[in-house]
Amino acid sequence: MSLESTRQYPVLYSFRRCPFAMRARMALYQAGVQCEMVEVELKSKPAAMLALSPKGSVPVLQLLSGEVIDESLDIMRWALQQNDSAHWLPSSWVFTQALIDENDGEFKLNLDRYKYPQRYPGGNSLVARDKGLIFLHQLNTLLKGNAYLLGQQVSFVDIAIFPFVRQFANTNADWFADQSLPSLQRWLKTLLDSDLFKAIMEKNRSHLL
Ligand SMILES: N[C@@H](CCC(=O)N[C@@H](CS)C(=O)NCC(=O)O)C(=O)O
Repeated sequence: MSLESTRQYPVLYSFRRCPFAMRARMALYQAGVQCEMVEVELKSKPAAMLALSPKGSVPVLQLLSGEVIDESLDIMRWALQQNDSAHWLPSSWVFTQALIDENDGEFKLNLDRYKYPQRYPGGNSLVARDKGLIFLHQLNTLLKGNAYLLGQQVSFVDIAIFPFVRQFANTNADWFADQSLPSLQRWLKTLLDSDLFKAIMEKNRSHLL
């Protein structure tokens, strides 16, 4: 009998500290989708993962049907289609998608240039930080008087964006703490302190739940 046919759960190829993988794990965990976890070393990706998804990025989810989902937002959407008891899926995607596009596009580009200046010779890490800060101020404005980005309830957009804001904040925690971003800082702390985030960041998990 092949290994495939003995599988009990979908397989999630993940990297603990990857923000894309974090958002996927959070949605899967929230939806109560049990997964077998494979922690990937980005410098030496498993052949089994590359066979499923040759583009070589994590997360990759292989369902029991054999179907492969290899984009983090698609994994989130699939998970919440199984169970969205906390109503994370938005009633309209327009605003959520626009904010995520800005996060995954311009903000992520600036985050990488700020966090990994050695990868961008000739780039200016502090210019990138200040460009990223513009997005953080936008988020801070949205969060004024709101616990979360769409109102008082956590939703898809918070979870999709939060791991990237976390990385940006951690790049220089003292600098981040000194910024006038009180609503964003409170939002970040709430999500960092959540049981959900703690659960998906536990080390050496063989299964997600
Ligand atoms: N668009 C992809 C991006 C995923 C991504 O870039 N993941 C990074 C890790 S954080 C990766 O696997 N990079 C490939 C590498 O470093 O070799 C998604 O949303 O799933």
